[in-house]
Amino acid sequence: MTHVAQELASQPDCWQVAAGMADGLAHRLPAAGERIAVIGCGTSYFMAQAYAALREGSGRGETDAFAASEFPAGRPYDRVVALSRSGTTTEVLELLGRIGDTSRRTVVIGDPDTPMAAMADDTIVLEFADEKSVVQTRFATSALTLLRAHLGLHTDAVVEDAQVALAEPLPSGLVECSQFTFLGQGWSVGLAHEAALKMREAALAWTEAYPAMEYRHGPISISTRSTATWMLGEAPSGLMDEVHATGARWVAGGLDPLAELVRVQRLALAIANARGLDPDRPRHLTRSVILSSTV
Ligand code: F1P
Repeated sequence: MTHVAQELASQPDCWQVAAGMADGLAHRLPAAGERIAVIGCGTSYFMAQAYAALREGSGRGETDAFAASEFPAGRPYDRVVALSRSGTTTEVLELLGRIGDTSRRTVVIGDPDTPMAAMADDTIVLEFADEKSVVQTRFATSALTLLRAHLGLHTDAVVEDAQVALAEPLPSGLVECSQFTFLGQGWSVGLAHEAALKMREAALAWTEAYPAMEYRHGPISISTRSTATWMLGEAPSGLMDEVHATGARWVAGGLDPLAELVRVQRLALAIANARGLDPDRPRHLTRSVILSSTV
């Protein structure tokens, strides 16, 4: 069994641990009313997007999400929350350095012995969710679960959905599809981007991701008999019929969107397997992007 297969299967247990930590860590997490930015790179950036939509949507305060490299210089925030499994990603480290003490800096990391821990006002280490894999699964979803639980938006039903996502067979015919479009709404837009990234990283699949209502504005032109469109969360009215009319497969996200992401992670491994790829050795990727020159 590959590392990534083992790690993705441990997500229900990890989510339970992460959710159980939320109350005890509340003093290190953003208070209601704070104006915050959440930053990261790759998978961590997409988790930042999901958390930002959840937090602002729950009325806890203005919450922006940025790829660390695109943070708007000089914009004042009460707090900047950085998500990074490795704690070594260059763009995140540089940004935290630039921010200095102009904003409170909170980091959620997987490894305590990393430079990021020393740069933060508040450090949260999810060591139990750290991974051997290059391709992230459980660290990212556990970090999001912790943040979601802190907002009061995590329930046991999410963990049960993840167990279903691991146990049920994948929809037939998906492995053979030539292209995959992932759609989300609100917080699941970030998850749709992560689903697409996972399929690219682990399976070299042609994937795209959009807010669901954007799908009609161009992306639908790609859909045809050999493609699939996968909705994470509830679908906008009429969209399923429009996808069916193109001949493409429609995958309805009946589970909690985070558990739907687990189904996509499984699909990525199934496609990697079918294509003879090793998801523990993804092409051109490293566990952390550490740049020798400044960005
Ligand atoms: C972020 C990240 C991963 C990606 C790749 C390089 O790392 O971009 O999402 O899969 O392997 O690193 P981190 O900052 O969360 O450690």
